[in-house]
Amino acid sequence: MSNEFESVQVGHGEDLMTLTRWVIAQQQHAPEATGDLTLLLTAIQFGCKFVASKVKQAGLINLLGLTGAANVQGEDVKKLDVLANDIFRNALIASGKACILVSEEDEKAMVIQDHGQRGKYIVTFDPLDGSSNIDCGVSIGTIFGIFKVEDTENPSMKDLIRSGRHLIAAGYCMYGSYCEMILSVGNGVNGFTLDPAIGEFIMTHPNIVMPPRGKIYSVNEGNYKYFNEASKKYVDQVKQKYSARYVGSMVSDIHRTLLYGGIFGYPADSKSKKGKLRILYEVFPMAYLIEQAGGKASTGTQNALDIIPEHIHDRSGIWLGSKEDVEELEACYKACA
Ligand code: P6P
Repeated sequence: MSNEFESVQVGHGEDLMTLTRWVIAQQQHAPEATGDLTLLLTAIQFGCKFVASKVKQAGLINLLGLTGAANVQGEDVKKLDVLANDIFRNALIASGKACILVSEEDEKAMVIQDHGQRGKYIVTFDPLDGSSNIDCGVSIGTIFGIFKVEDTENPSMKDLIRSGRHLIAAGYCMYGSYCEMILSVGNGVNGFTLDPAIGEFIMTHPNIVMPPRGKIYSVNEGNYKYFNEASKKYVDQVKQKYSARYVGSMVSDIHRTLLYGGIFGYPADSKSKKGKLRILYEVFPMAYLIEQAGGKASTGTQNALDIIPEHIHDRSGIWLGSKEDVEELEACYKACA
C-alpha cells in the first residue's frame, strides 16, 4: 500500500469494547447464530440501563417505599420492584425473541401468545434483587438466566422444570457505586461498566477468572442458630482464617466474591428448610457465572446446576465461590453426613 495511507487495525489507540459490539462479535464467531440472542441481550441491556437510571433517581422522584402489596413470595413489594419488572417484561416481549418469561415478581410463568412475537428463548429473571436495601441506598441488582424452549409451538412446564445445565447464558447487573453488567454466553465471563454519559456498557473486566481460594466468607450469621451441623462446622472453621463481609444483597455479595474470591452462602436451615434463594432466577444464573469463571457452586452435597426445581419459584440452599473454598465446605457436609 502506498505510504499515503496509515494501516490501522482493531485495538489501535483508545479502543473501547462496548457490550453491544462484544455481543455482535460473539454472534459473528458462532456460525449457527441467527442474531436472535443478540437481540434478546440488547433488550436486557436496555432494561438494565433504564433501571439503573431510575435507581439513581429513586430518592428524588418518590420511587422509594412500598406499594402496599405483597408478591408471590409474600414479600413487601417496593415501587421500584414493580417498575423494574414492567420494564424487563415489556422489553423482552418487544424483542420478539422470548417465548417464556419467569419473573420473581409474577406468580405464573408468562408465554408470549402472539406467535409472530414469540421467539425461542426462556428468560428467568429477578428484576430487582435485594430490594429490601433500596430505601437505604445499598447496592441492588437484576439477575437473569437464558434457556431455549424445546418446541416454540408447544412451550410447556417441561421447558422450565429441568436442571441448570440447560442454561445457554446468564448474567446480572449491579446498581451500586457504579453500574456493571456481568455476562456469560458459555465461553467465560466478562464485565461491562455503564458510562451514563454515553449510555453504553464498556468492557472493564475482560475474561474474569476467580482465584482458586479467597480470604472472605459471606453468610448471614444471624441465622447461625438455625444452621445444620455441617454449615456450623464450616462457619466455625472459616472464621478462624477469613474476614466476614455480608451486604445482604445477593448481586453485591456475588460480585465481590467473583472479583475477589472467597465464598458466599445461603444454606438451607431449620428456618428456611429449602433455603431462601430461588433456583430459576437466583441460584442457577449465579452458579452458571461462578462456574464459567472457574469457581464452584454447591448445595453442600450436590452441584447447584444439577438441581431440578419442583416449581418455578422453588428454592435451594447454595454455597458458591472459589473452587477450593467450596470444596472445603463440601468436606464439612461429607464429614457430617
Ligand atoms: P437475608 C435479598 O432479599 C435476597 O433475596 C438476596 O439478595 C440476599 O442474598 C438475601 O435475600 C439476603 O437475605 O435473610 O440475609 O436478609
